[in-house]
Amino acid sequence: LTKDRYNVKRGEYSLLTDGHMAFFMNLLGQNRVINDPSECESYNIDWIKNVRGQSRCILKPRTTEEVSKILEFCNENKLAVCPQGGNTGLVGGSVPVFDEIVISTALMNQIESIDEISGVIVCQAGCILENIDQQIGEKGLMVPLDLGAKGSCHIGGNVSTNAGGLRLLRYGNLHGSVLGVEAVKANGEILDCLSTLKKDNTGYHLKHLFIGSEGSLGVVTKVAIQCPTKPKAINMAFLGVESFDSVLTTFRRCKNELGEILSSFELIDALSLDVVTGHYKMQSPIPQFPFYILIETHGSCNEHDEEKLNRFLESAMGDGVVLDGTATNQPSKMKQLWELRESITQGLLMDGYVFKYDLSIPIKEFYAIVDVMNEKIGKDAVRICGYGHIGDSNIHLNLSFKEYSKEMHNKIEPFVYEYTSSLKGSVSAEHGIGFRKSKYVHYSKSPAAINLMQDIKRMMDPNKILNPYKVLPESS
Ligand code: FAD
Ligand code: 2HG
Ligand code: ZN
Repeated sequence: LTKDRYNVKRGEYSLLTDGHMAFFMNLLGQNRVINDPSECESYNIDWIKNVRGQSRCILKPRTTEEVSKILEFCNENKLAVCPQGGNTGLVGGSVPVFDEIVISTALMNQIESIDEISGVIVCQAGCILENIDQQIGEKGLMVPLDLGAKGSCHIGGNVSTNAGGLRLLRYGNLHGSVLGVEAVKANGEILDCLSTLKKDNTGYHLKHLFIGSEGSLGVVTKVAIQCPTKPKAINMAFLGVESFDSVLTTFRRCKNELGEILSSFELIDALSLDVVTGHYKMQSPIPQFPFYILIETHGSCNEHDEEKLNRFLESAMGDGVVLDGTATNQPSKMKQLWELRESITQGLLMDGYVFKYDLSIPIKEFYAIVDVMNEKIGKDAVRICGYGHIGDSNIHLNLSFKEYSKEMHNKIEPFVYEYTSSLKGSVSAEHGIGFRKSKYVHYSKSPAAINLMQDIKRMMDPNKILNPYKVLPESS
């Protein structure tokens, strides 16, 4: 499926032999080397079931030293590898394309230290995001990122994709909050850049090479993250508005009036909400509108925050920008509001086949792409919808169809990327490039930038064993 649809050829890597398997069994023991075809299955298919590999070897190291020995051996024997965290990636980067060996971080799940004063934590790459948040929550801290996949994604995967998520507008991206990274290079060398310092300008900031490079430059084994204090007060509002212009007006006013307490500002269009009210029969707290906005505040004094939010709602509803809305700080109600937003991705899969685009587009033109695609594709689609992180100018354009068709694929791509590029947007805002988008990097990066990326790749992974066929276009 993968090969045919994407037209790629296997690289000149070695084929796995009994001798190779014996080495891995000897290193990790039988339980941590999976080669039974049915057990390998879930490691070969991505979350949206869009791409499928054929690996017959899944390795589960527990320590950095084991990762180092695996990579040294694979590099010497020219065996290609695919690092895998929680396998929730949406661009086909986390599963093999052919028979690459999967290096899963599932057993590298220890939090090594929590500094309650500085808020800095150090943990292994395979810690599940939600587990970290729960454990540090007991000490009054929170992880600075949150996403719908939190129950499965690993922090190493988050760092490797530079995941954005639901509160980036408040807590910034991982290039800011990751203080240090430990990674293993393709040749097995361990690179200790695991600083826990906020300030450290000694030489080049090598950690950034691993943040967002999707396993193409090394395997991230540990991370140090600056974690903020858990908010004492959380409030949410769910609003309905008539037009995208009203969404923008509301955003601007929200920033002005809520100021430092605003922690999330998310857009859901009518057909996106319909995914969860339709497929999952979830209840919307307000009647139907063309656009919905989900607002969250994080602060330290509930009286203050509630008053601010109510004042903002009164004025926005008073002059008709917001047509209806509800506000709450009850944990169960807030959970329901987040579920409406976070379940859209999963619910969309029930439509059939979904073409997904994760675009950064200048905020004024943010939503026009949905109208443009409606005009171009129209009735052939089950649904064309847009939702996402308005606060970061990041729209998730999704087009669902009863089934995959090559003809439709060609009608949508590269058009979507050309359109995004013409607006100086990014063809990958937060999900990464992975396998599905490597041909399209040039729509957002210059030839000189791509050449330099390829030089860095050649230098760090001369045998191209790390996550081949992904992230960068084939170099000439
Ligand atoms: P994987 O999917 O396993 O891997 C992702 C990539 O990183 C692959 O290329 C893999 O090879 C590489 N990789 C993984 N671990 C390592 C490692 N230790 N060292 C080197 N390379 C590694 N993303 C967002 O940015 N924002 C969102 O709001 C968001 N919401 C989501 C909601 C849902 C329901 C789902 C299914 C996905 C969502 N995603 C979102 C996408 C995805 O969850 C993120 O990209 C996440 O960071 C991937 O983490 P993972 O552990 O699952 O990584
Ligand atoms: C989100 O914000 C994720 O919910 C997934 O990034 C987006 O499914 C998508 O297109
Ligand atoms: Zn997102």
